[in-house]
Amino acid sequence: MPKKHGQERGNTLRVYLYAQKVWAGKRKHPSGIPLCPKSMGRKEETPFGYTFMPKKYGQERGNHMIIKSVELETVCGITSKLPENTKPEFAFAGKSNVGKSSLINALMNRKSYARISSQPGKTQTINFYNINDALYYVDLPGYGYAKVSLEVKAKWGKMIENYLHKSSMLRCVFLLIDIRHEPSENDKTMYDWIVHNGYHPIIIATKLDKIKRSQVQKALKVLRTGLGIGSDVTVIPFSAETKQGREEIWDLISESVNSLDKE
Ligand SMILES: Nc1nc2c(ncn2[C@@H]2O[C@H](COP(=O)(O)OP(=O)(O)OP(=O)(O)O)[C@@H](O)[C@H]2O)c(=O)[nH]1
Ligand SMILES: [Mg+2]
Repeated sequence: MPKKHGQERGNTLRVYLYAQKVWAGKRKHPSGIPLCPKSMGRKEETPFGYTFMPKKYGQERGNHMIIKSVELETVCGITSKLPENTKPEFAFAGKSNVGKSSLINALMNRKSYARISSQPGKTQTINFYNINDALYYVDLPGYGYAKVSLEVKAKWGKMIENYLHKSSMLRCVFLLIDIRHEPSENDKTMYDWIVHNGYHPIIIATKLDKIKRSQVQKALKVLRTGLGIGSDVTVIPFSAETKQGREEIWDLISESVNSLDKE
């Protein structure tokens, strides 16, 4: 029979897809666990929507947060009233230029929704990002920026202190420290402040891509010693360039939101 060009193509494609499906369903690892085709995984519902779990058998790869919506919902200046949110909040603190906004962008799967700057002191307000209508990321103003007057610094300090003290929905504070530098006096004060307000800060060692792999352990030790923290405090190395560490942070946020749901 004369073959029509388009028809043959269609059939071929259908047969090919069918074969793929059968093959994918039948493929098995010697352990007996079925293999999944590349785009498939175990689907689990999390506060962030559906999440595809490990792609490789037996290997826990952590969550991939599905970001369905992102909205800069509230911006608070020095004199603004803090919002009375009803969803859990996750705050990001750290000195100017340490990478707070970059981390928030990475956690939102956005390139530059939160403002990033090469000039320190860019984020001068408390910014509340509504994520999936399920939680908030809170970008705090950076401290320690030399070009800001003492008066302004004191006001920002008060603003951050007020937020840490008053927010009833704040679940966790991430304190960002540049992995290349020993923590400053300001970092230590911030750490103590967070603890004083009843939180267990999670330390994010930022700009991981800027040091050699061989230097990471040493840098983390300097960071721990500098802050005076023990092994009970979680430190996550992170890079906004490579996104290394992002899944660990998502996991912590996810666990925290889940535990809140169960309360
Ligand atoms: N190589 C590298 N650069 C980074 C990383 N994170 C942030 N940066 C850069 O560091 C600079 C400051 O980053 P921001 O995210 O704006 O820092 P911030 O803490 O929000 O700063 P303020 O808003 O001033 O408090 C920018 O030029 C970023 O591109 C990282 O992980 N790796
Ligand atoms: Mg910023």
